[in-house]
Amino acid sequence: IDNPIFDKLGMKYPIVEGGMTWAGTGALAAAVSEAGCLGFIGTGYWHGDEVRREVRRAKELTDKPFGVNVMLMSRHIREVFDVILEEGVKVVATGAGDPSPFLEELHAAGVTVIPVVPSVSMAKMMQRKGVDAVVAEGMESGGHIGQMTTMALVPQVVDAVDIPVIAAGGIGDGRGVAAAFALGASGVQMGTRFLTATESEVHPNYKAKVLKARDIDTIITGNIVGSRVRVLKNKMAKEYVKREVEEIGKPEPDYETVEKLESGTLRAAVVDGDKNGGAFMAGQISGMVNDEKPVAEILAEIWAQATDIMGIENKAK
Ligand code: FMN
Repeated sequence: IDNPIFDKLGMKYPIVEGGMTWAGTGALAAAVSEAGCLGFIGTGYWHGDEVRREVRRAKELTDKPFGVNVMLMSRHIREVFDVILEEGVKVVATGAGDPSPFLEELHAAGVTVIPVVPSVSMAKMMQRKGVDAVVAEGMESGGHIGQMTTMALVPQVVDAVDIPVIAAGGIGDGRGVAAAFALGASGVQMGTRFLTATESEVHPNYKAKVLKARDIDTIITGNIVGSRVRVLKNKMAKEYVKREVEEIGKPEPDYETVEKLESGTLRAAVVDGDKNGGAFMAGQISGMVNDEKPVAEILAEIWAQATDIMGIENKAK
C-alpha cells in the first residue's frame, strides 16, 4: 500500500484511529500506535491544559508517533496548537474548518497535517492549501457527518486529488478495509470499532450500548438545525429530532434552543454513561461490533482478513 506518510511514521498497518472527542483518550491513542497503527487524541473544545494532560499520558505509554485531532471552531484553538508544538506532536488532524492559517507553522515544525473532508470541493481546496493528506469521511460514521456515503465519496476524492486519501466511515473489519483500498484509498480510518476495545476508556454503559446495537440503531440529530451528528438512539436523540421537526413547522423556528439540547451530552455519555441524556456517538458499523478485546487483537484480525481478501502478503504477522 503506497502511503509515504505512513511509511515515514513507521506504521505496521495502514490504519488510523480517528480522533474522538472525550472517547479518544491518550491511553487509547497510545494503544493504537503501540499496536502499529496511528492513534489520535480527540480534543474537541478542550483547553490547552487538558490536551497537554492526554498528550503526556500517551507519551508515557508509547514511544511511537501519535496524532492530535483538533476542532478548528474551538475558542481555545490557539492554545491547543501551542501545546501541540511544545509537546512535539507529529501529526494533526483537523475537523470542521480550514486549517490553512496554521499550516505554515505546523509544517515548519515538521508536523503532518491531515484534514477531514466531507466533499470533493473541500478535498481540492485542502490540497491547494498544501495539506499532506485528507481523510474522506462518509456519513456512515459516528459523530459529526457530511452528506456523502463512503462508497460514493472516496473514489471521487481519490480522482480529484494527488495527495494520499484515507477512507473513513463504516469500516469495521477486513472486508471494509479491502473495500476502501479497492476504491483507491491509501489508508483507512476507524472510530466506532475502537470504542469497545479493552483500552477504550468510555463508560461501561457506552460500550454496552455499542455492543448491543443493531444496524439500524443509529439516528442523525441536527438534520434540520444543520449540524448533523450520528448517535445511537436514546431518549435525548429522539427528543432532539422531535423538537427539530416541531420547530420547522413554526413561523419563526428557534433552532438555537434545540441545538442547546446537545450541549455537554457527549461528555455525559463517555464520562458518566448517562443512558437517557448522553449523546452516544457511534457509526452504522455498530451492528457488527460485538466484542471487547485489546486493540492489538482487533487490528491483527482486521489486517489478516483484509490482506487475505486483497491477496497480498500480510507482512505484519
Ligand atoms: N472526528 C473528528 O474529526 N473529530 C472528533 O472530535 C470526532 N469525535 C468523534 C467521537 C466519537 C464518539 C465517534 C464515534 C467519532 C468521532 N469522530 C470525530 C469521527 C472519527 O474520527 C472517525 O472519522 C469516524 O468514527 C469513522 O467512522 P466509523 O465510526 O464508522 O468508524
